[in-house]
Parts: sequence; C-alpha cells; structure tokens
Amino acid sequence: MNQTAELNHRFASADFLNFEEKTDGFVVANLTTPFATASIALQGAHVMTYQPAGQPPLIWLSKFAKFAPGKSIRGGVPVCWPWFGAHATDAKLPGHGFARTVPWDLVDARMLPDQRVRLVFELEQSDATRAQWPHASTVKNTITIGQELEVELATTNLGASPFELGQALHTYFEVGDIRQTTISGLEDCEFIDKVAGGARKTQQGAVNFTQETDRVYFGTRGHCEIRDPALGRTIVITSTGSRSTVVWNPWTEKADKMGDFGPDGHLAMVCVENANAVDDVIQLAPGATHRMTAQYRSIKA
Ligand code: TA6
Repeated sequence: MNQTAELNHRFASADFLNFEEKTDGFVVANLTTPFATASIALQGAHVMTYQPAGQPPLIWLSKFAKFAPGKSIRGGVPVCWPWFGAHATDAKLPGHGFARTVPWDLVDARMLPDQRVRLVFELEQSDATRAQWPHASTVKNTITIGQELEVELATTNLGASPFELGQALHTYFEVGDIRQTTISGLEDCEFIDKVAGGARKTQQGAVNFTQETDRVYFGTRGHCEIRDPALGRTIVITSTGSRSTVVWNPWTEKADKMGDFGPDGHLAMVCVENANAVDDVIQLAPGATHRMTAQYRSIKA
C-alpha cells in the first residue's frame, strides 16, 4: 500500500479529510470544515492553503510554487526549525533549518466537538537530521482549522544537556496590494533592518511597504494586525512563546530573482513570522518543552 493509500486508510474521513499525491512523492492532506478549507503537505507539516468560508484566502501560496520532495514551498506556513535564517557556523546547511523540507509523520487527525479539525504532525529524527543537528529532541506541529487558523510548534529536549533552539512560523499572508498594506502592533519595538546592513532601529508608527522589507523585531507583544484596505479586511495575529517577529516582503527585484513568486507576486503577500530568532533564541533545558503558538483570523477592515 503506498503512503497516500495508507494515510487514507488510517485517517481519511468522508466528512473532512482526504489525502492526495499532488506530485510524485509529494502528499497533501485536504481538509474541509464548516468554517474553512485548508491543505497541508506532509513534507514540513506545511500548511499550504487556508481559506475561511466566504472570504479570500488568508494564506498566500505562490501560483509558481514548486511541489517536490526536499524543495521548500513558496507560501503557506513554512516551519523554520531548529534554526532561523542561515546556520550559525555551517553555510552548507539549509537556510531556516531542515524541518520544512523533510517528511513529518501524521500522528493524529480528528474533528473536534465544535467541528474544528485538528491534525498533529511529528518530526522524528533521522540520520540525515542528526547529522545536521545532533540534539535528542522531538518537535510536534499541531494545526487546527476553524474560523481561525491555529498552529502550535512544540519542541521537547530529550537529551541530558541544554540546546539552543531558533524557529519561526514563516507565514505568508494574502493581501490585496502590499503598497496599501500596513502592520500595527510593532510600534516602539527595536528591530534589525536586514536591508540596511543589519542596522538596529526602532519602529515608529505602523509598518508600511515601499521597498524590499526584511526586519526582525524584538520584544514583540504577541499581537499585531495586517490592515489590508484593498481587500477590505484586517488580519489579526496573536501568538505566545515568541518575543520576536519577522516582517518580510522581497519587493520586485528579489522576488524576480527567487523565481517562484511569478510576475508581481510580491504585491499580493506579506510575511509576518512569529519567531524565536537572534536575540530571542531559546535555551531549552533537558526534559523541557517549548511551545510557540500562533492564531490567525480576519475581520472586516
Ligand atoms: O524571513 C525572511 C527571510 O529570512 C528573508 O531574508 C528571505 O530569505 C526569506 O526568509 C525567504 O527565505 P527562503 O529560504 O524561504 O527563500
């Protein structure tokens, strides 16, 4: 029995869940609830789409995204783990860690009494991952589809010594026009401006977008809002277990270079990423578990 057939045999439900092989070896769970539809790739436990009933998609997925084993997906909710950005000492290792480009195991799938649907994925270590990161650990990604999209990343240190954990939910949000979009909730936070050589600055007022924007904010407060007048909505982001927030839009030149945004793709997206990055990485003690959660919902602007 192939993987898709086995997953359908173990977990599928005519009501809310089935699995398909989107491309060769790339399996996706398709979810339908009374509140929203969603799709999640087994690779990276990667939410690819989330669309509340009667609304535009909340999560952006490039029309030019590639779906192939080992290749990161342009859009959705990539899991950056167990480091954020470039590896601290080995440039040969994948940016944003390996979690998003390896297969995760689906360990539970159920409809809750309130008709939300919850899937739990776990990343078991392998020789390949241990070679990149030798710490005994497990990480679970719990995804709940309802009127909100909820994601919880839980890392447990199974070893006898502490380790440093960097991570992010690298979420791509769909907007009507980035040039009209602003982000509130980061006022007065210090940030690293990666477009200005890593200079440290302080956010004055709302964040707006007129060029490539790539910032890591610190001391963030677990609540920010994406104001999107072009689509007439505000996306509300709440989070726990994260004191850093990354804001990114590649703008025209970088998006074109990346090759999987498509023409003007950058105009329809913004990344707002709850993270533990740079100053905010986690030192996880033996036996301890760190949970980082995010909830995303949209309200009328
Ligand atoms: O989160 C922002 C960022 O670190 C940018 O610097 C850019 O590299 C982006 O992530 C996308 O990275 P990726 O590896 O997914 O192409």
